[in-house]
Amino acid sequence: MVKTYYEAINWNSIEDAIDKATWEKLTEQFWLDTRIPLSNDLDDWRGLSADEKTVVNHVFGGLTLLDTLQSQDGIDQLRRDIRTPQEMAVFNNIQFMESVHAKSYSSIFSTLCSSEEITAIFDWTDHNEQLQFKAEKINTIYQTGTPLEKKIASVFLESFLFYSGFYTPLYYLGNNKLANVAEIIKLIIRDESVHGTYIGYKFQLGFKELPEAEQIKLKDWMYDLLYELYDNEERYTEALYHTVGWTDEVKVFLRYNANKALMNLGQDPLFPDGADDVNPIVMNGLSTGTANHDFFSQVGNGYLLGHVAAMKDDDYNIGRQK
Ligand code: MN3
Ligand code: MN3
Repeated sequence: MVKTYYEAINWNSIEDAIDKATWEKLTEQFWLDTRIPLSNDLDDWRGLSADEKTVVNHVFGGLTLLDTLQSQDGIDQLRRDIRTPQEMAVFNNIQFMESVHAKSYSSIFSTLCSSEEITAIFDWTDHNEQLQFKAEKINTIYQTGTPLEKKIASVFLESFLFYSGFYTPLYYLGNNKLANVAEIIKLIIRDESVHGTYIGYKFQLGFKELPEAEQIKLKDWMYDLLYELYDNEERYTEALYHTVGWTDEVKVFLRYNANKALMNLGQDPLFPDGADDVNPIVMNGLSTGTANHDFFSQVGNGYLLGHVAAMKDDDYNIGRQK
């Protein structure tokens, strides 16, 4: 039946408790890049070799591209297929945080790199074959796919494609380097993990409603897409990491996270690689979550939301003519 009225969102009438729980989780873990003392990593940065710096720069250029895609097209597309009004509110939060993620890498660049270096990073990102392939592939599904196909593409991006890049800051964190840069990445990973779980859950609701023949067809499509993306990701990994010799261990990490993406979608894992196969130093950085941030010592190993103070009348006078 077509509705003849415009419906106000009622948070006291919740159709799906997961919407409310996700909203609460995401708003609790709100953060901004500007509150992380990135310049404390400058000494570590100066100690890296030229090849290592190039890896870091390219990794973050690639991650910027993926978060740009999510903030500009991904969430905008997913929002068109919502099942509940609260789901729209959750996606509004996710979309804003994707913009925070994309901006964070620029904060890292402006701390560590010269403006010429930053220009070169973005130039590399805009022309790297494997990066452009995955952005194009995912965005085409966003623009032309079915609601369920869009969710698959999004979960593959959130839970799998980011990890060829996330490997680098987690590796340095485990070696006591670039701790503040890694803190930003861990905050992003914490968000992505909720996004991937939530969108995967919404996928599963729709998938269960399909007739069995349609489910089989969509499953084939999903695994074909994953193979294609994995193949591209292997080449991207080789190109990124061959100078520092990490290619093989990054590929293990890729397969581990591809399985996690499939799990978020309620599917069976594809690869034999498990948590025990991943470099334990990287695994450790992934699993510890973020520690509480100590703003006074500025050691930057965690993040704490600022304390809330009641507003005073005077607060409204800022910038106002008296
Ligand atoms: Mn993101
Ligand atoms: Mn996300």
